[in-house]
Amino acid sequence: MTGSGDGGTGRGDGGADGGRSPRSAPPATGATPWRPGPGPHARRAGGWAGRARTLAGAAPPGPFRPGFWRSPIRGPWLTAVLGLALLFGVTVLFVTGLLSYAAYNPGLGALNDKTPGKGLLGFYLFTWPTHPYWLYRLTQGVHVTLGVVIVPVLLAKLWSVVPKLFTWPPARSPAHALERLSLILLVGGVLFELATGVLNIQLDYIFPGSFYTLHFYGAWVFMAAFAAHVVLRLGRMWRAVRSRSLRSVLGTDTAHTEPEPADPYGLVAAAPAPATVSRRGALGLVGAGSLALLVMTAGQSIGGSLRRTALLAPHNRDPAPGPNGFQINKSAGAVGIRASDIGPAWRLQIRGTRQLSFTRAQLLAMDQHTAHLPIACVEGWSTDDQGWSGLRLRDLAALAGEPHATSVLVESVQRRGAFRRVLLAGNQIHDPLSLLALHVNGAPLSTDHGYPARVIVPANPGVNNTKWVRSLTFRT
Ligand SMILES: Nc1nc2c(c(=O)[nH]1)N[C@H]1C(S)=C(S)[C@@H](COP(=O)(O)O)O[C@H]1N2
Ligand SMILES: [Mo]
Repeated sequence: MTGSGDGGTGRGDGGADGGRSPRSAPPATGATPWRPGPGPHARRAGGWAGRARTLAGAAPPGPFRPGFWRSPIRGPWLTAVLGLALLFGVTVLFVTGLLSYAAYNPGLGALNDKTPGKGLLGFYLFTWPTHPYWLYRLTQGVHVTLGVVIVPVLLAKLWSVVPKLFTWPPARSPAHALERLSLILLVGGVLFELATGVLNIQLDYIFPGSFYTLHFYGAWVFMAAFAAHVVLRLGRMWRAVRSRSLRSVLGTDTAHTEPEPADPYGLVAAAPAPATVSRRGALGLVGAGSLALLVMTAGQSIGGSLRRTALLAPHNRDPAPGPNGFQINKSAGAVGIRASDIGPAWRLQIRGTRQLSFTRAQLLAMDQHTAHLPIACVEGWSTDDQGWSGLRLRDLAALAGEPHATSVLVESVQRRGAFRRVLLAGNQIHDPLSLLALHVNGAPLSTDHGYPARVIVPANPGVNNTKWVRSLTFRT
């Protein structure tokens, strides 16, 4: 409980704290302008230090004055604990996000390439597997749920360092200027990723097509700044986390909440006000916020009866009963499917070394296979396993004269919209659970679920399970 996060590093000597310790700082509303004593930077030779001193004297009023920020719980420990939580959370978000991009098989062709020009950033891409069949449901459920649940932690972390936003002078040295610039990328990047992610979930693909590009590039810019931040702060964070025991913090009420010792980083208030909340209370508030968000989102991915608690789920939490009673992303009406497109005149075209055309009745007369698979959307929601039945993609490939097909182009009767065509990979064609489904849960597909025929492939992102299929073109 004694050392500040800086204890024993040799950096925080008396000079660093000069004028910043609680006792020597003026009251926040003091009439005489507060001037910091000579800090370590002032001792450094060179014009920057001198200019910095002049600027410091001229700190504008308000948040730029050290006495402005008065919460006694702000300090290296709180910042570090929240930072540690973010370190884990952001890492998982990044990995699951990269997996989500790989799940589109963007390497297969320009049609799937949601971010043309990704260049080197696609270095890690691999063929997305079909096993386990719930893989995308898990990775994308985690990605979206965690992205929502992490928001209170992120806001608390930003709150804990907000005085640093108003550092005066704005830059003490070129290195300091560079560091602050990287913080703009860090904070801007994370807010950008959250904003684009949440808008995509809640507003139904608000940036059709370009969402992937924005979110993907944003992630790499953010992660570059994040990695730099971690490298620069890991040691400091670790020392601060260990500066007091979690158990003692959790055992301390508001009345006994004391500020941390003055720190050289400018997190601890120069003139702390009496505590109105303990650190325990603040962490509890953040935890409760995250828990509430967890309860309101996780059900959309976990399913079962938890679906009812998913108040933030954008897609029909409580769909109508019946075999077709599960989430619908885009209804037939929403994407302009005409009754004549999917009526008696509908034919399935199959192309390979042979060209074939089938009516729905002819397809139903062939051997039907069943697979129990979920729809798992990039938006994070997923259905429970549904019992699909229809024709195996690999049998259709053989019919087309391409028994060893390495890709299939799936085209919908849909005329416009981002998701009317997709390329699937060889492993997806040959998995015995990959179907062109005609029925679901024993009933013909409903119009909104893709009647007369739709693709359903294990572990495939929902968006690649094309509805209202018109043609399949197999290539080797
Ligand atoms: N032709 C076509 N197929 C489509 C879509 C679409 O807009 N058009 N939406 C996709 C998306 S984003 C998802 S998540 C799934 C949803 O399937 P469902 O509505 O049957 O649950 O269908 C996919 N198939
Ligand atoms: Mo989707």
